[in-house]
This record gives sequence, C-alpha cells and structure tokens, in this order.
Amino acid sequence: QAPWFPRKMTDLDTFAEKVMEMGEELTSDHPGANDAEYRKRRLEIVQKAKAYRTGQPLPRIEYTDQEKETWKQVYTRLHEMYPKYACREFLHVFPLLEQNCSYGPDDIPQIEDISRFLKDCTGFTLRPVMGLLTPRDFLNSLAFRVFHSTQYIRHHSDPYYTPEPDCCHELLGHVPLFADPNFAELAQEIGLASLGASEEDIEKLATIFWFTAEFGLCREDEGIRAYGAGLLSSFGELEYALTEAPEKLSFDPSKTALQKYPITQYQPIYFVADSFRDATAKLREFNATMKRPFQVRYNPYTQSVEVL
Ligand code: H2B
Ligand code: FE
Repeated sequence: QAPWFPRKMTDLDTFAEKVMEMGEELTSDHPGANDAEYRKRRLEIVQKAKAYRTGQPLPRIEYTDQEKETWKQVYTRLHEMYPKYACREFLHVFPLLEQNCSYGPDDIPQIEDISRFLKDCTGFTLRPVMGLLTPRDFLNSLAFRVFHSTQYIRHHSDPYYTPEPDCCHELLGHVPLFADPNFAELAQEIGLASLGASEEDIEKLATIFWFTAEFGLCREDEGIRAYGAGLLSSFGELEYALTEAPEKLSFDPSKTALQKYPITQYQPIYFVADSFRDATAKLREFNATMKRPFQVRYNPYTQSVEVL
C-alpha cells in the first residue's frame, strides 16, 4: 500500500531527465537566456547529467577560461568572508576540500573527486543533475545520502547572481557540510521523512530544508553563524543575514515547517539551530507526528530503503 518511491540507488536513475524548469532551456529572465554560446555550453554539460547512470564515474568537465574566471570571482569574494560568517563545521571542512578536492580560486573542482571525498567522510555521494528537481525527488535522494549537483556555472555577465542552482552554489554552499557527520544525519532525516510522504508533508519538509540546508543559522559561543548554502554562496545575503535587520527565531520544526518565505529576495526571517544534533533530534520528533501508513529504514549495506 506504500506509493512508489525510490528504494534502491539505481531507482535514482529515473530522476536524470526529470527537471522542473531550465533543464535544457533557459527562462527569459536568466542572464544567459540570450547568449547562444552560453546556452550551447550549458546544454553540453546537462546532456552528460542526463546520460549518467548509477555506478558510472561522474562526468568530468573541462571548464573554459571564462567559466574559471567567473568561479574565481565568486570563490575569492566568499572565501574571505567565511572566517567571520561561516559555522565551525564548515570552517573545519573547507581546508580539507582544498587539500583533497582541488578547491581553490583557479579552477572549478570536479564532482567525481568531491563525491569520493564525501563518501569517505559521511557516505554522502553526488550525482549530476540537469537543473532543479521537484522537491520530492530532490528530498527523496537525501534518504540515500545522495546530493544532486549541477555542473554548469552562472552567466559571466553577473558573477554574483544566479536564478538557478549552479556549481558555485552547490560546491561552495552545499558540499562542505555534507562532509560533517551530524549535518549528514540531519539531511538524511529530512530525506527519509519525504519517502512516500503526502504532498502536504513534502511542502513542510521542503520548507524545513529551506530554513536549514539553504538558509540555516546556528548558535555558537562567539555568536550566530551561517550554515545554509544559500547564504554561504551569496556574499550579499551572508552579510545581511548576520546583521540585526532580519528576524531570527529558534529552529522548531513544527513552526518552521509552516513559515512562508520569499524566493527572490533576502529572507526576512531566519531560523537558528542550537546544533545539528539538536536540530536532528527535534526533526525526528516532528517527523514522528506526520502520518504515513508505513515506516522506512535505510540499509547502508545494500544502499536501499526497507519498508516496514
Ligand atoms: N534541485 C536541485 N537540482 N538542486 C537543489 O538545490 C534543489 C532542487 N532544491 N530541487 C530543492 C528543489 C529545494 O529547494 C526544495 C526541497 O524544494
Ligand atoms: Fe541549494
């Protein structure tokens, strides 16, 4: 009686060509929409994601000088802000990415190298994706400790803006924390709760993802720091989020799940977690209140989901 949802790693192969928008085409407000060469390049990169299947090596992209220049601008600007704004776990992992995965200003790291590194740290792996997945597919993959990563980069005309996830957002914003065991557990917990969930519960879980993995703040001894990828990949919002201007509430899944939020402007409200462990514990309690006529468990030996 459980609905379809991915139960084994190869089931994620069906997500390869299911993208919500801008999979192969760009919407008209994308800075690259009228640049034929940019569109051709983006298409070339997403075709590799479309062809990818479980078990294959992840596509390696040889980035152009123009793409590397865009990366350098984003990387340099953010890198100098991290010591002051990023959470402890992020700052711990970042040098390891420099040492093990060629993170640096001069070239864009390859997701194959990153995926191997993450696997050693927490079992997380990466898969390439053509663009935005549906919230359900995207969250479902987290149950397998899989993160979908785009490989194309934003348009060079505006290095500090992108209307869609790109490699700067994924590799600088998301990747570092997937190497942290406690954050990995938090992410997987959201993923497990999303398997076979009702539309209403998917919306709640997507909202929780938004206020944690994308725009989460956390409390540290020296004050509040950022751990959300939307902040750690945007120098403007990173600075703004830690000023007095926005409202800061304590992370509480039953309230956070219902909070409305804008997607095209800085957030008026952020949620602050005490720690990833504490957030995970609270999330588990919350998930137990969602009704689903079956239970799920991830079996790491077979990399599959068992339905109980
Ligand atoms: N798809 C991709 N490719 N990357 C994301 O970061 C992403 C997504 N985020 N789909 C999802 C939606 C998120 O905003 C939630 C769960 O709605
Ligand atoms: Fe994201």
